[in-house]
Amino acid sequence: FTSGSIGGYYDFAEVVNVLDQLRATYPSLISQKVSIGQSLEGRPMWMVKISDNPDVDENEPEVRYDSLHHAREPQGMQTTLWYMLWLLENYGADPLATYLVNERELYFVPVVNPDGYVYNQQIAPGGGGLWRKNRRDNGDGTMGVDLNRNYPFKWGYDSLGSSGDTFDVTYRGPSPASEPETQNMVAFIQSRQFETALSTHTYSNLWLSPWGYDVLPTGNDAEFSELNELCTEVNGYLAGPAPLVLYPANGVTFDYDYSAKGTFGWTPEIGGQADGFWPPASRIVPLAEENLLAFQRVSLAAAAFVYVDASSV
Ligand code: 0X9
Ligand code: CA
Ligand code: CA
Ligand code: ZN
Repeated sequence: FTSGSIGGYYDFAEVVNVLDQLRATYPSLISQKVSIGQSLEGRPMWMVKISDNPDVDENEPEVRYDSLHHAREPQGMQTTLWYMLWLLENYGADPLATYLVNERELYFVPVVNPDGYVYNQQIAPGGGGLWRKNRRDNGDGTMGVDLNRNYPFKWGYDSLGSSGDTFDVTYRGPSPASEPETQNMVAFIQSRQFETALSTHTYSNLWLSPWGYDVLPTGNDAEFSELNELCTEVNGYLAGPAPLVLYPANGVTFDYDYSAKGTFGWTPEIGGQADGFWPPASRIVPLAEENLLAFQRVSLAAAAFVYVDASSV
């Protein structure tokens, strides 16, 4: 599992190969990979579904896991793949794995920003590339839009939580969902009903909940707070609303999830200061392991909560 060729991490082609291998090994538990659309440079954004009868749309609570919105955060992708592997390898042996595969439809998009990730492979073939955004040519000598500032809900709400300057790492893009990667995620979110979702990032040992754009109540603060506690029981990450625990950010994934579909979404920021964006290969599995319980509980919670519109309370 730790044999990826980019500093121990899987490069983009290797991730695709892992998805194909998992399907070949567990054809009754995981779907073929399906592209939810192409990136700006034309790469597929691959999605797989883990469930019993994976090729049938059954009436089971749906959950989404995505990673690599930010190209320099490969541990998020490795952790997501680790959870997939745990589900598949333990099916039929571990009661929780069996239950989650049987009673949920778990959707995975491990590489949301393939162009940025491949760019990091090119500039730093041994790992360590620090490109974050996608590879949009902004037309002024700068490159890239921050895909986690480009979602259409509260896009550009203020300049604290995103930037209008093309050269900034938090550049929000010229308009809401201007980027194909964001458009594909928005269409995917619209096409399904995810009850819960994890959009995994790195790093800072944090567990972030909505709203992200400002310190304002959701209609479900009690539910978010309950899961914040449950999901950090093993790793001890600091958990809470993102603007309190980290900083405000607008146009982010979990705000879009919650506003558009009532999806309960979170963002783990995996790893600590010493880990950084490219932890040594020896840290890949321990960091994945310390997040396994959180990933499991997000799957479990998909049958637990009812959305409440904040304006009604
Ligand atoms: O800034 C981000 O997009 C995320 N942090 S990262 O270091 N991975 O770039 C955090 C987004 C979470 N949401 C808010 N902070 N509102
Ligand atoms: Ca099923
Ligand atoms: Ca379904
Ligand atoms: Zn990130």
